[in-house]
Amino acid sequence: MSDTDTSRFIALVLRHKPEAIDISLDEHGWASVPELIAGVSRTQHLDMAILERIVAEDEKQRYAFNDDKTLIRANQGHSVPVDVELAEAVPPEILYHGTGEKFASSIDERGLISKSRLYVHLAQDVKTATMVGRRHGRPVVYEVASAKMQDDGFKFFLSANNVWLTKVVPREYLCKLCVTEN
Ligand code: HQG
Repeated sequence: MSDTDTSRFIALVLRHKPEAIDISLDEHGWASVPELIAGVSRTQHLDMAILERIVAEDEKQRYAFNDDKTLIRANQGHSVPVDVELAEAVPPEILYHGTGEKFASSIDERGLISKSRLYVHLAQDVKTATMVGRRHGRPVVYEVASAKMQDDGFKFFLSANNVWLTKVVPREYLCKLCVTEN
């Protein structure tokens, strides 16, 4: 099993399904490191050195340890209702949301909703949003009038790994971009 496979499983546990390995998260999303290692080790090889490598080398910096590395959590992306103490922040003028073409008509009608996750995820640039969208098939990217939204009272949060999050994006703040695939 590669680090990537193990990391995907850890993301599943820490964001969506801690019960998959019979552990629980506290109200701030923290899991016990020894419990996580023991639980994951039932099905794949994991020790502290591998976990430290996964956390340090993750390309999206998905995970964080506490100071003494006894606890670990995902920085964002949860569906389980935890409060990861997100920092409220002033967004740039425009943020971007990448999605699959198959969702576009529903989004055009209803705006962006968080579905199973706690927040709608927004990116700072079109390239990142396009990569996120590609996970769902042919990508479509929307511009989000984030500064205008904030002026109108919507809150924005920046996760520890620099993902912008907000609860919903009503359709009047969205503008669909044309994405050229090469
Ligand atoms: C879509 C990955 C129909 C939404 C990424 C998205 C991200 C609607 C899908 C993070 C809709 C939910 C999150 C509406 C939204 N009607 N579809 N009204 N509103 N949708 O996976 O943003 O690699 O829960 O556009 O990089 O794709 O896991 O959200 O396509 O940051 O760390 O419903 O996950 O990070 O899909 O991805 P998701 P997402 P990781």
